[in-house]
Amino acid sequence: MTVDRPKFSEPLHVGRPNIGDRARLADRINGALDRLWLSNDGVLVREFEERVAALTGTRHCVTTCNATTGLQIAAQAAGIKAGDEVIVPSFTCVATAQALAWIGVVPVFCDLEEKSAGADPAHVEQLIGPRTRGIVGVHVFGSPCPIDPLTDVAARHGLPLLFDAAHAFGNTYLRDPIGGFGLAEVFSFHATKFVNSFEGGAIVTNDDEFAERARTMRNMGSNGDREVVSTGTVARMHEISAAMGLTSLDAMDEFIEVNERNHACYLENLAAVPGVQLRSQPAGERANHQYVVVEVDERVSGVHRDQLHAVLHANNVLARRYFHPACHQVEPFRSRAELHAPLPLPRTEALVDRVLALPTGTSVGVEQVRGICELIADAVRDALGDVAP
Ligand code: T4K
Repeated sequence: MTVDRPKFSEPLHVGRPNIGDRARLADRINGALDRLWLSNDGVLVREFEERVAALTGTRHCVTTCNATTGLQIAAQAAGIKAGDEVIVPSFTCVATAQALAWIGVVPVFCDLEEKSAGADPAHVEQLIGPRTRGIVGVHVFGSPCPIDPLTDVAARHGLPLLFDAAHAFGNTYLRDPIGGFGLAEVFSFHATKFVNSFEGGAIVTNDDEFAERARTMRNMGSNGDREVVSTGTVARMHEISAAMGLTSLDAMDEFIEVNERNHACYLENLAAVPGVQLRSQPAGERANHQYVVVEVDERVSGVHRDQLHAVLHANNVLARRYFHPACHQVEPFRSRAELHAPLPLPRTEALVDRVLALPTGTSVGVEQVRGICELIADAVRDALGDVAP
C-alpha cells in the first residue's frame, strides 16, 4: 500500500535504542581502552553483573553475549541435553525455540494463557511425557507468565523451570522482581531492549552451583582455576557492551518514565477506537512498558491487523507483528508437528493474528503517539464506513 504523503517524514521504529548519557559511555569505553582490558571478566562486566543481580534481588548474574546463548547455557547448566524435550510456549520470539533447537533439544509447544500471553500451566502439564526434561516460561512483552502455577507443575514433575525474561527486566511479579523465579531467568540487553548493552544477555539465579556451572560453560568449560571441567561455549560479554549496559542502567528510571508516558498516551487516544485494545500490564506491578502492543479484533474494528499494519507502514510507522507467525508455524518446527506441536494451539493461533507492536521509547514523543493513534482511528472509521464530516 502507498499513500501520496506519509503522515511521518521519518520512519518510526518499534525497537529504536535508548542511548543514555553519551559522555558517561565514552568515559567508560575510554577507561577500558586505557586499562587494555576489553573482555574476559573485566571490571565493567563485573560491575554490570553486580548491578543486575542487585536490581533483580538475585545472588548471581552471569552475563552473556546475548539472551539466545544465555538460554542455551541455562538449559545445559540445568542438565537438559540433546534429544530431551522441553515445553515452551509457541507465542514467543522464535529465538526462544531456536536457542533450544540449536543445541539439539526438542521444543514442545504449549498454548498460552490469555491474560499474560504466557504458557498455560494446564496445557504444559498435559504435554509432559517420558522425554520431558524441562519447562521454559516466557514473560511475553514483560507481563509475568503464570509463575506460581508453573512452579507448582515443575515441582510436581521434578522438572527444572527456566524463564525467558528477555522482555521483563525491571518488572515485578507479586511485587518481587522478575529474575528470582524458577531455577534461573534470562534477560536480553539487545539494542532493541529498553536497557541495552548493544548486544547482551544475563542469566540470573539464586542457585550457587547452577551459577558456577553457567559461568564455567560460558567460558569454554573452564572454571575459575582455569581447569576445563565441563562442556562449554564462548559467550562472554565484553567491556564495550558492559559500558553501554551500565550507562543504560544509569538512565533506566528515565526510560521507564518515557515508556509509561507513551503507554498512557496510547491508552487515552485509542480508548474510543472500537476493536483496538491495548494489552495491559498487571495492576500494582512495576512494568518497563518497553512494548506497546494492541490487539485488533476485526469483527469489531472492521479492519484486519494486517491491513492496519499496511496503513501504518505506508505512513512510515514501522509497527511489528510481534509474534507472528507463532513458533510452531515456522520451520523447522512446522514440518514436524507430531514432535513439536502434538496438541492444538488455538489461543496462540488466534492471538498471532491480532497483535501489533507500536513504536515507543525515548525516540518517540507524545505528538507522534497521537499521530499514530489518529492513523489507527481513521483506518477503523473508514473500515466501519463512518467517515467523519
Ligand atoms: N526471547 C525473547 C522473548 C525475545 O524477544 C528475544 C529477542 C530473545 C529471546 C533473544 O534475545 P537476544 O539473543 O537477541 O538478546 C528484534 C531483536 O533483534 C530481538 O533481540 C528481539 N527479541 C526481537 C523481539 O526483536 P527483529 O528481527 O524484530 O529485529 P529488527 O532488526 O527487525 O529490529 C527491530 C526494529 O528496531 C526495526 O524497526 C529496526 C530497529 N532498530 C534495530 C536495531 C538493532 C533500530 O532502530 N536500531 C538498532 O540498533 O528482532
